[in-house]
Amino acid sequence: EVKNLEEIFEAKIARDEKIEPKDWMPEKYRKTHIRQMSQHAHSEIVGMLPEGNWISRAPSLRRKVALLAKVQDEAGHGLYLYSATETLGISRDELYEQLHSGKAKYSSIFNYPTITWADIGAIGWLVDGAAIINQVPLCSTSFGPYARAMVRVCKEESFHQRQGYEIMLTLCNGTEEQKQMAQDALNRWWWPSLMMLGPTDDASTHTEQSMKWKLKRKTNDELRQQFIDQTVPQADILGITVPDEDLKWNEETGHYDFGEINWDEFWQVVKGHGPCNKERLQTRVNAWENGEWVRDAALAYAEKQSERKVK
Ligand code: FAQ
Repeated sequence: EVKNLEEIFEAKIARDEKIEPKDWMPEKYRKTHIRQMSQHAHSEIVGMLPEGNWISRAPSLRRKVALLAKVQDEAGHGLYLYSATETLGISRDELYEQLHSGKAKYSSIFNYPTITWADIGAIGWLVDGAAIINQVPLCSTSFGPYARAMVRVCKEESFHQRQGYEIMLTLCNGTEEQKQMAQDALNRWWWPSLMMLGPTDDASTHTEQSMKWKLKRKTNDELRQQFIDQTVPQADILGITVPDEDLKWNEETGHYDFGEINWDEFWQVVKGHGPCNKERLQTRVNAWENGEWVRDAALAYAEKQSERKVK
């Protein structure tokens, strides 16, 4: 019977039909979705921290309003993705436990510090820019709840990217010192943004299977090339320089050639040894522990309400 179910599943994938939570699916399909979707959710939640650092110090009311809205969107994306992951039969508590114990991964990019206001511009421009490139193909991923979540998430990411690029534009049209700040932020965020799209295809453990299941619709290297091709002309408009001496337009391929990525740094950060890993995790654990009384109170209230209904 499993063989039959597997054939139905494979046929659905081949026809580009969505797999829904109650449909039969191979155990490995379920597991790898829980892995990728929960890591994605954790990334959104941890991803609030580097920018949250600047909400109280945004340079104007308008900047503060936009940044607040952006960070709130990220919370929404995280909660949306946790709900979608729960449809695969894992509880929210288990997912949080995996994050707080350090067992689950979240994106390497959020382990870098935000030391000047220009970093907020660079995150919107580069990090959200890379996120959009990664997530637009996920709108047609094979698992229904993930695909549907991505449609809304991508619309919001597009606002986030413009928000960041506009900060960069303003700084680059400002004083020499402001332009320097923008250049410095580009210098520090460029390479980590390239790493964010994952290891090269030949070093990627999951790409081959995930492409077959149409979980991934493009490989890490394809997405990275697309990101570079799209972003370099934007740096030109800003009038700042991408920190890669080997970056060169290749007439033949119609793409930019680029320099060697420091994969050693990437794996160090992924393994927990980046500049802010400990701080990020500790902040999340503290938020969870400090919020315990709220969860307890909400539960106690819900119990009291249901008791009243019984009587
Ligand atoms: N960081 O075999 P692959 C955002 C791990 S956007 C840490 O290639 P896969 C929006 C990978 O998990 C950021 N770990 O893996 C925002 C695997 O380890 P495992 C989040 C990484 O899954 C913007 C191992 O390396 N976006 O939050 C990273 O096929 C601004 C081998 O790698 C998503 O999660 C990394 N960068 O491809 C928020 C998008 N890359 O699990 C706030 C959905 C790889 O076996 C502010 N995810 N690893 O222990 C994906 O598209 C994929 O999961 C990839 C990785 C492409 C990230």
